[in-house]
Amino acid sequence: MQDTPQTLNDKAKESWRALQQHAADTANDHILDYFHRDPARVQSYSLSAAGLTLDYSKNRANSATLEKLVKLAEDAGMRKSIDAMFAGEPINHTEGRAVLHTALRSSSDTPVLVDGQDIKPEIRSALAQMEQFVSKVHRGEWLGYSGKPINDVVSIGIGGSYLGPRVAVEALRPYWQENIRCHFVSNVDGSDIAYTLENLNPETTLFIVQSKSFTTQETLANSMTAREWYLREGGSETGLSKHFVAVSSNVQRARDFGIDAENVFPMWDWVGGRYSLWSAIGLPIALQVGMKAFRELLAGAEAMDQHFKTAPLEQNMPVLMGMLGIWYHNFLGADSYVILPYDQTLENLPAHLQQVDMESNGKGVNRSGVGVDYATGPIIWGGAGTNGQHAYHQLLHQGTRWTPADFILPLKSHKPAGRHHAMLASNCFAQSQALMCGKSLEKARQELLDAGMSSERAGELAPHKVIPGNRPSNTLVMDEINPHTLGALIALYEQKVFVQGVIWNLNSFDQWGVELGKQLSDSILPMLLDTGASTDALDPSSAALVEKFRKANGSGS
Ligand code: G6Q
Repeated sequence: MQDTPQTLNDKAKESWRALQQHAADTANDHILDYFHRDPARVQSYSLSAAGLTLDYSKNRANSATLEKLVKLAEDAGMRKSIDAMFAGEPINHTEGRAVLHTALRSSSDTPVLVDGQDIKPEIRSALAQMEQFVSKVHRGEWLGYSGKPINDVVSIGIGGSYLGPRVAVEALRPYWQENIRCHFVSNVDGSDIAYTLENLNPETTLFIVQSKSFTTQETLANSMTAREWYLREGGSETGLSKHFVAVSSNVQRARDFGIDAENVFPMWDWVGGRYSLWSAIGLPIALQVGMKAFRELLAGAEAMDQHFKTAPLEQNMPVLMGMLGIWYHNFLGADSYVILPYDQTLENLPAHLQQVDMESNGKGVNRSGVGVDYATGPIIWGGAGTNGQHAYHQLLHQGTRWTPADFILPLKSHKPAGRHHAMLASNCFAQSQALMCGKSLEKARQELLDAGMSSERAGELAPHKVIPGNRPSNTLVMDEINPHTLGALIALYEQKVFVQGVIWNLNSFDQWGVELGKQLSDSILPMLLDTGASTDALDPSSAALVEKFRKANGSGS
C-alpha cells in the first residue's frame, strides 16, 4: 500500500488511509459483480440536476467506496470551502483575489461583497451594456464606417478569453441569429488571422478584443494586425470606434489601443480567465445567439451552482464526479481522464475543459506552498464521438493504461436526420458497455470458431481480441443541447475541478506555471528579429534553433 500523504490534515489523513485499505480490499472487484449484487444499482447510482442526468453506475465503486469518498470530502472541509467560494472570500490567496464567476450567473439580489462592496450592481450594469449593444447590432442600428450593419464578428482573444466562448458559440448553433457570424482568432501564428480575414469585408466586420489584462502578446499582435487590415482595406480612422470594441479590466490600455472607453465592456480581477465566459467575455456568444439565450446559459449554470451549494455531498453531482476522479487518480493509479461528447457541436468542449482542469489543478505545491506527496490534476483529453472510436479508443479498450471516461450525450438531436441520432447513441452506449464488459479469451476464441476458423488459428488470434473490461465511465445525458443544459454542463465541470482542488488543498485559481515560458519568449523574440543579437545567454540547443530560424528568415522577419 502507498504511504499516506503527510500534507493532509489529520482527519483527512485518516479517511485517506481508509480509502487506501479499501482499494487494496477491492482490487479484484469487477463492476459487473456490483450490478449482480445490487439489482437497483442503476437507479441508486443515477442523479439528476439542472437538466442533466448522471449515470455513474459503471464505476469501480460500491456503496462503501462512495461512503468513504464522501467522508474524505467532509474531512477535507468541502462544505466550508464551497461556502467560502460563493461568499467571495479571497480563496485565490496567491493573487489576493476572490473567485466569483458564480456571482456572474446569480440572478438573486442577495449582495456579494468584495472588499466590502456589493458587486451585483456592476454585474447587472455590464449585462445591461451587453444587452444594449447586442440589440443595436441585431437590429442593424450599429453601423460601420460606410453606414452598413455588422454581419461578421471576429473575437480576438486566447486561453480563457477564447475557449469558453468558442465552445458555446459552436454548441448553440441551432440558436444562431441570422445575419451574424462569429469567428475566433487566438493563435499568434499569423495564418490564424490571415485565413479568418480572407473573406471578410471591413465595412461589415466588428472586432472584439477580448483580454482581461490587455497585455497578452498574442491578442495584442492579432488586434494590431486586424486594425492594419481594416485601415488598409478602406476603413476610416474615424470609423474605428464602430469596428473595434473590447472586453477588459484594463480600460486605459484599451483606450491607448484606440478603443472608445464607452466601447470597453468590463472584466474584474475576481473572475479567472478560464471561468470568464459568463462575463462580457461571453459577448461573442450573446451576439451569435442573442441575449435571451445568453441569459438562459447563465441560468443553466446558476441551476448547477444551486445544486452544488445545497445538495448533500452524497447526492451532489460535482462532488460525486470529483471524488470518483480522486478515487481513480489517487487510489487506483489512473493518470489521465477522457471526455467524450457524442455531439459534433461539442467537439471543442474537451479543449475548454482541459484548460479549466489542467490550468486549475496542474499544481505541485499545496496552499501553504509545501510540495504535495500525492498526485494532483490528471491529464485531460478527449474529442467527439464517434470520431474517436476510429482513432484513440483502441487504447481505451486494450492499452496497458486505463482511463476513466465521461460520455456526454444529448438524448434528442437538433438535426434528426433519419437514423443518425439512434446510430450515434448506439455507439455511445456500446463504448461504455465494451469498456465495462470487455471480452474474455474464451469468448473471443468461440466467436472465431463460430465464424469457421480452424482451432489452431483461432487460438493464435484470440489473445489479440481480448478486451480486459472493468474500465469505468460516467454517462451524462440531457434532453438536448440548449443554452440551459450547456450552461449547467460547463458549470458542472468547473465545480468538479473545484472539488478536486479542495481535496488536493491547491489554489485552483492561479496559473504561475505559464509565466516562465512567457518571460523566456520575450527574451528570445529580439534574437529572432535581429540576426546580430547575441544568443550567448541561451542553452546550446535553443541557440542552435534560433540560428536555424535566422537562416531561414534572414533578419527583420
Ligand atoms: C486563464 C488564464 C489564461 C488567460 C489568457 C488570456 O485562466 O489566465 O488562459 O485567460 O492568458 O489572458 P487575457 O484575457 O488577459 O488576455
